[in-house]
Formats: sequence, C-alpha cells, structure tokens
Amino acid sequence: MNQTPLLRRTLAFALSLGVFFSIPGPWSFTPALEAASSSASARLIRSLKAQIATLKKQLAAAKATPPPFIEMVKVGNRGNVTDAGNGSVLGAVRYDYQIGKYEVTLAQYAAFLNAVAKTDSFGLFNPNMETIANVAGIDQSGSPGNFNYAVIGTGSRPVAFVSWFDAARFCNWLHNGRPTGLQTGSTTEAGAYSLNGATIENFDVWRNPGAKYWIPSEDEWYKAAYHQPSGGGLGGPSDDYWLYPTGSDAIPGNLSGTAANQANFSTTVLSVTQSNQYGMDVNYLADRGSYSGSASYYGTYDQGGNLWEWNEVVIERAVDDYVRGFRGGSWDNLETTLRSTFRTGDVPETETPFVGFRVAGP
Ligand SMILES: [Ca+2]
Ligand SMILES: [Ca+2]
Ligand SMILES: [Ca+2]
Repeated sequence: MNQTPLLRRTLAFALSLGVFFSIPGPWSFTPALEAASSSASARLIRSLKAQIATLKKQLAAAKATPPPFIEMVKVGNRGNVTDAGNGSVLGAVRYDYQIGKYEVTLAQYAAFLNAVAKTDSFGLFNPNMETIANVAGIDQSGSPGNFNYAVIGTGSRPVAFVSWFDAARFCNWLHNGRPTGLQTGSTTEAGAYSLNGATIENFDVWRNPGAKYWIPSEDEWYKAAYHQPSGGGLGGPSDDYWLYPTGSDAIPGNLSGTAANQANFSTTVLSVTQSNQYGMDVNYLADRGSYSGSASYYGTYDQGGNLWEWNEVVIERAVDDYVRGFRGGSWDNLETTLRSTFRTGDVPETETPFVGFRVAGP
C-alpha cells in the first residue's frame, strides 16, 4: 500500500479508538485507494480526521452522562450478624440493598417542591425552611397554585424541617419517576408508601412491596453506618461494628476536610464556625461530603452529624405517643448522639432544624 505515513497513523489511530468500522464514509480499502492521487489522499485524511474528531466528541459526551439524581452506595455482606458486641440486636440485614451516599439535599428537595408543590396540599414546604438561618434553606415565592421554590445559598446542604411524612412523600415521588403535578396517588400519595393524605401521628404506614426508594429501616441505616467486617481482611473491628459512623471507635473531631474521623457535630465549638459562640444568623449545615476523609465502610457520608436522619422504625406506638426513629446526631448535638448505641426519635410529623433524611433502595 502506498499510504503516506500520516494516513497510516490516522488509520491506526482510528483502529485504536475501536471506531474504525463505524466510520461512515465514501472511502474504502480498495486498490483504487493505492492509485489515488496525493490530493485525493489529503482529502481522505481530512475527511477521516473530521470524522474521528466527531466520534471523539460523541464518546466524550457518552462518558459524561450526568450523575444520577440520588447517588446511592451498595451495601452488601448480606446475612451479617447483629452488633452483639454492643449488646445490640440491630445491624443484621439478610439482603443486599442501596442507601443514599448523602443526606437528601436542598437542591433535591427544591426540585421535588417545584415538581409537586405548586399547590402544597400536604405541607411539603415549611416556612421555617426559608426563615431559620441556621439551616436555610429554600425560598418559596408566588401564591397557591403557582408556588415556586429556589435554593438559598448552596444547594448541597441537607434539607431540614422535614417530617417523616415529607420523607415518605419524597420516596414516593422518586418511586413514581419524579413526576410533576398535584399531590396525588400518581405523585406523592402512593408508591413506596400508601399515604393518601396522611400527615399526622397515629397512622400506620409501612413500606410497600416493590418499593424502589424508601426511608431506611433502622437495621439498614445502622448497618450502612457502623458495619465493617473483620474477617476476610476487610479491616473492621473484631466485632464487625464501629461505635461511630466515621469508621472509628474513637471520639470524632469536627473539622471538615480530608482528615479521618470527623463530622458536623458540636464539641466545645460548633463545627462550621469552629466557634463556641452560637449565632442566630449563621448557617451550621455543611455541604454533603464535606468531611471527606470520614466515610463509612460502605461509602456513606454524614450519617454522623449534619442532621439526624429519619428511619422507618416505630419506637413507641400508643394513641398519643407514636414515635418514629431517627439516628446519627446533628450539628447541634454532642458526640454521644453519633454513637450506634444512641437511639431516639419523635412523633413523625415533627419538623425541626435538626432532622433530615436519606433514602434507601433495592
Ligand atoms: Ca412538612
Ligand atoms: Ca464494636
Ligand atoms: Ca446525618
């Protein structure tokens, strides 16, 4: 073949990209090519180069697919034992599942509100999301039927002032494919949980079979936070469970950044400001994953601190005392609340600047 060195290099490059045979074109490897004039070769080279450039752009675009709306991590090691070393019956999960890498963020919750809370029938928005500067938040504008929502500041901080029911509705919305519309059975009221307008205590709500997103069970949340096998060279403590969700049995610090065993909770100083002075106008929430050296074994961030996180468990169940669990402590709490041994909760309609949530899935 009388191809020029440049043409050979170009063809070799096309082959190395694995795209050679997908290049459409008016050319082919026939004896006619050998007879082509040098100007024809030059045209061919230009054409090939242009096609390769187009293909490279298409490849890059294919690789740069946007991240999923909710980033999840896999929690394997199904059939693990409970945290018996702590005298706990929690932590054993018989199946593989996924859990949110981060708490649900303001940006995600604002997208939810813009999709299904133009008319906010079931109170997904709480005005405190806008006005309580410590955790703000989300701004609501417009009027009923035309509400609009915008993130205040960075949207990577977690959303607070959400009830257990708000979290359940968010899961339904994800389950239903993030639809837009009124708060109905096809958007927020059915799917992972059959809510049908429920917003207050003393109402039985359980995860439906086939749910695609849900509020983690207490065991699912606990395992993702504290479990790390000791066997098989997997590096966990002898009883397979850490005391803190930062992969440690030692009391964490509260410095953001790459240092190990850190979280957004309160020591003698508040984490975000590193000051012991509380300020009403200060936002004390950290962007998701800010304590980047402190992931759990399964790769979750901020299970300890930032905000407490709702789980599915019913801790108390009486007519006037119906309590759902949350775990992990918040920006305003001490390290003891981050521990696996610290279990608490509140009536499920409670909305505070200390409690948010993350989602789980199959
Ligand atoms: Ca609400
Ligand atoms: Ca342990
Ligand atoms: Ca948290």
